[in-house]
Amino acid sequence: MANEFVTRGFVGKRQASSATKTQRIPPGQHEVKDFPVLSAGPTPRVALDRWSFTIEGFVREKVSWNWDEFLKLPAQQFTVDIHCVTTWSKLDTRWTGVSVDTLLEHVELDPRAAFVTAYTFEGYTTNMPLPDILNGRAFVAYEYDGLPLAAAHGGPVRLVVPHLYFWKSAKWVTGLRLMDKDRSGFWESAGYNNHGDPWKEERYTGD
Ligand SMILES: Nc1nc2c(c(=O)[nH]1)N[C@H]1C(S)=C(S)[C@@H](COP(=O)(O)O)O[C@H]1N2
Ligand SMILES: [Mo]
Repeated sequence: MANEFVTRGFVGKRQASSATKTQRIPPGQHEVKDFPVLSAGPTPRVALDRWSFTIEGFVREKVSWNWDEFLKLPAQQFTVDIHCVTTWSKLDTRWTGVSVDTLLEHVELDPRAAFVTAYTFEGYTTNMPLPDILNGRAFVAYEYDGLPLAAAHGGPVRLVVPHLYFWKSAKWVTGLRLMDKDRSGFWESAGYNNHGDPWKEERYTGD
């Protein structure tokens, strides 16, 4: 049973109730009401009977879940603000999914694990320091606004890392690779900032 889960981390450093909407829009961003689709390639068709999600790399033993197993993991509802580097922000997006913390309970991390690459069905990758996806700061979502996540938005399953620009939220994600060294993903190799904190406007390399 999914329980409501809204943390301060997901709405910024202020109390959600006292923060005005403007205060929740990072510098250089504007609010949109629609939900734009941005993909580097065509939307892949992901067959659920062949789908799996894996945690591998710097872990003692890797772990994989098939679709049925993944749905049995403890899920939560998340209400978060998202910020795309192309300058749109969308407030209070509602998702259901499994926190990365819950997923990582199933592996023993190698003490050298310090970075992660999220990889996907069709080949897109994105990299982050491990702490950026811990402590309730990232989740793997399969529902948006109470409905199965649309394929264009990454369905069946996408990563959501709301406190970083939305290119870090890998659509069609099929696994996390733990690494001892950082390794640039798709956009990070193409001039986007390696970290991507919207509050610091870490948009491009050198920001
Ligand atoms: N697999 C995959 N994930 C991806 C992308 C992509 O091209 N492929 N684009 C990224 C970018 S740049 C953005 S802004 C968001 C867009 O997500 P949306 O289409 O749901 O708005 O997905 C991110 N995740
Ligand atoms: Mo983007």
